[in-house]
Amino acid sequence: MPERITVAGVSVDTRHWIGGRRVASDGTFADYSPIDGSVLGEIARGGPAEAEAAVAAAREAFPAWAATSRGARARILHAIADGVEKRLEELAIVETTDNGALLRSHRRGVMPRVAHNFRFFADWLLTLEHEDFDTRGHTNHVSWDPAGPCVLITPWNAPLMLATWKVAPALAAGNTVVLKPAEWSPLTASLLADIAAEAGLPAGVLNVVQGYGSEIGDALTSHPDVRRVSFTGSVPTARRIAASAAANLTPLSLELGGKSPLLVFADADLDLAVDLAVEQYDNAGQVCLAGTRLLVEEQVAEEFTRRFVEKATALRQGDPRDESTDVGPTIHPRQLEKIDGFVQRAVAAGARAVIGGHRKDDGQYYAPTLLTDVAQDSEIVQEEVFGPVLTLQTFTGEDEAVRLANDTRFGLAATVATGDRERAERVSARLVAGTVWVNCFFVRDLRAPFGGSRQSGVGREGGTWSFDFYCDLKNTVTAPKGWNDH
Ligand code: TXE
Repeated sequence: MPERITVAGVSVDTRHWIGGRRVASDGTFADYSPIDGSVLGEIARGGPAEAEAAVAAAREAFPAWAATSRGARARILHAIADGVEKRLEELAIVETTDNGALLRSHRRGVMPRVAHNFRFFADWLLTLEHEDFDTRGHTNHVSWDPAGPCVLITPWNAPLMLATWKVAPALAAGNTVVLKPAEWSPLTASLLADIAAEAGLPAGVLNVVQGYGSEIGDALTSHPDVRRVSFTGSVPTARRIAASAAANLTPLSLELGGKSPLLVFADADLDLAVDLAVEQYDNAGQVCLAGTRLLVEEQVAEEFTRRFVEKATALRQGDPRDESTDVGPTIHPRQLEKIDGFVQRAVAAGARAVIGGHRKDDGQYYAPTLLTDVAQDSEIVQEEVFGPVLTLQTFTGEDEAVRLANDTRFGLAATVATGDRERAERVSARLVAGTVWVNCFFVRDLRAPFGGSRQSGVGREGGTWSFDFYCDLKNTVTAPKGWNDH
């Protein structure tokens, strides 16, 4: 297998990165571009042996990295951020070629955020306080000890953003890492390994293994030397990972799917509400947070739908490298099949496609779709589609809105559009969701907790919550007596 491939003019190593060395595997898997279905290259296909080697490298590197001063760790994380900024354009084009999300978003939003992930956790590390307090003359000293090797498993919809959202706090806290990116978008993780090495991150502190989750996953998540497993992806895979990590009771952080509601009250600024709704087609709807269930108050439903259709049908769908494109392709033919399956079953069950409801003529493109006449207990309302497919239901009054909004097994996010502040407060308080946005969407601050309730996840990431997860908190209680010098 070729050790390097050139993707959109950028040279990318196709091998694993273990213990500061590039390592090949006997087998490979093909990596495709969702833009035109072309093969980008053959990537190393890791299994249990590579998992073992990567965890061993992480275990070996751990004591020295954990003992590295916070200042030195923070400096290296900032140097990684510098490297990301220096190669921003390359990362953006490689990511777009590999996962099909919009180049303009990668350039202007996602990759700057990747750099920010490192800077944010580097700075936060320096403010983490070791707490001391007194109990009847005894000193309690609370410290944040790094946990050890961490396994981080990430999905394809925002590959480098979601990976670094875990890698940065794990490294900042003094842990070592084995990162396993999704097999549908393996490339930017490989570039990250190069950037981290150039930034001076010691060998073995960050390891990247490639391959199918079904082949390499279990050996990573059930490994007795692994102290944390953090996963973003689907609920069925999360169940498998939880069962596997249970062998050693390894603590888990799980960020899973959603079926988030977008509630539009009759008193809302309707143009704003329509903008928020149309935004849900971003990344062809392959966003865990997407507010895919539009719940619109009865008396404005018709007008809302009219304005929505006008805006949504003006979206430009096409090549994600084109700056004027609004909606790109779906990630993979299998995902396209899955999306279409959901829609066709919904239509067969009586749903009406107000717009879309079909694939585009060529490629992996699915037309932005809005379905009405859907039952609350139907598959299309209850299950995550992960494509550009929204449903619209109407409600009358707050109670019904909240009942519908909360009536799924998920609880990742919710958006409320209303012109009434008191209503916003009342409704937000009653919604089951890790994040509620009022008259806005996708505004994120790394200081805030992020995660899902119910089957949308376990635990929270962001700010202090990330450090809580990646550290073993220890309390050392010291008595005032018993000293030789007394
Ligand atoms: O995800 P998986 P898939 C949802 C979305 C989508 C569906 C399927 O609904 O349609 O999941 O996507 C690794 N042990 N989301 O199948 O399987 C895998 O290699 C260890 C929501 O691609 O969850 C990849 O790195 N790891 C979501 C990662 O898990 C395993 C983002 C995610 O893949 C493994 C993605 C195993 N046994 C999909 N099996 C979100 N929350 O944003 C697989 N993996």
